[in-house]
Amino acid sequence: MAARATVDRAIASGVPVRSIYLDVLTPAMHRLGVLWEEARIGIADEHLATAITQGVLATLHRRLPRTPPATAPDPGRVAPVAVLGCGPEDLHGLGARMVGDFLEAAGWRVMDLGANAPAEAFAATADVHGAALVAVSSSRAEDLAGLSAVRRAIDRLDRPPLLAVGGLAHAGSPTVAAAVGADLFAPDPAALIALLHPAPTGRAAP
Ligand code: B12
Repeated sequence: MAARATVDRAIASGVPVRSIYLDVLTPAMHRLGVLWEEARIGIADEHLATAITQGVLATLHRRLPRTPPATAPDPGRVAPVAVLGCGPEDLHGLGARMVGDFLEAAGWRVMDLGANAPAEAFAATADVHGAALVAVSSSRAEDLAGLSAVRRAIDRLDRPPLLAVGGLAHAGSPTVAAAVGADLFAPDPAALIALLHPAPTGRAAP
């Protein structure tokens, strides 16, 4: 695949893998949305570009640097579990998938519910797997309504996990996150990892 070969060349020339996620793939998809909105590309192009990006991510995630490094494992440490996905009615799954890749690289075990996940599915999966974190991606303003439902659903658990939110619908602002009672808001996956595992004093206990 040409896109994968281009990414391979970029990495070989020293571009950090996280930069491919945050500075190449994400803005490329955002740009695609503008082109679609302006009717300069069609829905077929949008689908094709999404599939190509998914194909690139299929191998790229393995190349994200692991923290802590594989050479210094933490003996006996059980990986904390994160449940993530898009809320009800939201079909835009790429952002959540990128968040999942960063969480995995940071040592989390990730249960990705994908797109259009019911609020109760976040809670049920968190309950079964003893999740420490539920992360929800929202792309459109109307998708934000589902966040309160997720908050209520996980609050009914004996040990409610942290709720992290993000995605285009937040427009970079923590306002909605605060209004729905989310514990964490971050504009991108790297910022979320920095909140969960502040450097340099070590990893926060999830
Ligand atoms: C591809 C795409 C689709 C695909 C999605 C396929 C798929 N499998 O994902 C399809 C064709 C299904 C689709 C459908 C629609 N789409 Co659409 N879509 C897009 C597009 C072009 C790219 C989305 C994407 O993958 N972005 C790349 C990801 C990586 O970026 P991201 O989601 O922002 O995620 C990053 C950060 O936000 C953050 N993040 C994301 N989630 C989370 C979560 C947490 C916890 C954290 C910490 C961080 C975080 O980290 C990510 C990595 O940096 C966007 C344009 C855009 N600006 O994004 C429009 C866009 C989102 N769609 C739009 C629209 C209007 C629609 C439709 C209504 C079109 C229609 N008339 O049918 C439907 C709605 C379907 C639905 N019910 O959800 C509008 C939304 C406008 C709005 N504000 O409401 C956009 C913005 C296009 C536009 N410019 O108008 N779409």
